[in-house]
Amino acid sequence: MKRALVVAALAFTGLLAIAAPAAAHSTLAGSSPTDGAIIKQQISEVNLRFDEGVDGRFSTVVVNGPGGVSYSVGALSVTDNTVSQPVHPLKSGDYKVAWRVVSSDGHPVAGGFGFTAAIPGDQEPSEGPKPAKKKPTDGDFAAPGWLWWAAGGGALLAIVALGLVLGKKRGKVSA
Ligand SMILES: [Cu+2]
Repeated sequence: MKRALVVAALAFTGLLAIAAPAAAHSTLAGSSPTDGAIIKQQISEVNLRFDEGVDGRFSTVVVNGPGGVSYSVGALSVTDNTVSQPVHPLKSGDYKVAWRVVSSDGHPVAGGFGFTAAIPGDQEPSEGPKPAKKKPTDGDFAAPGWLWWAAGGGALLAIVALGLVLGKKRGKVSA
């Protein structure tokens, strides 16, 4: 019986895992700067436009710039479908934007893009932002995503197991 229970639970979570990508997750519809852009003017924020509303909570936009430091300053904000991340004045160089937002259906989605800043000298700050104590890595973005799935899977297993146990008990009582 125990084995059947585990198999049933695994099959159920497996079905959900297969079904999940078919559900409509928010997708990135555009950004400013755009992917691969060479910008020649100073900017104060990086904007990401999605195909539907996203949840600002648990969402992050890290803008890594020259010297491997994050140019993101303060918290992002969400207006309709657009996520705005304020940034420190850019120095000329290459930038990588790593974003992770929560879809309106509750699923995390993540991605990244890059752009190059070619800022005129008179618009360039004398200093970039101070490096954070811990440099953000790809792992920082991967972990929360996995945690969501792990937590979701764990909860489902518990629900399925509970349902089967209750069903079995009820069956015994009535028998
Ligand atoms: Cu989804």
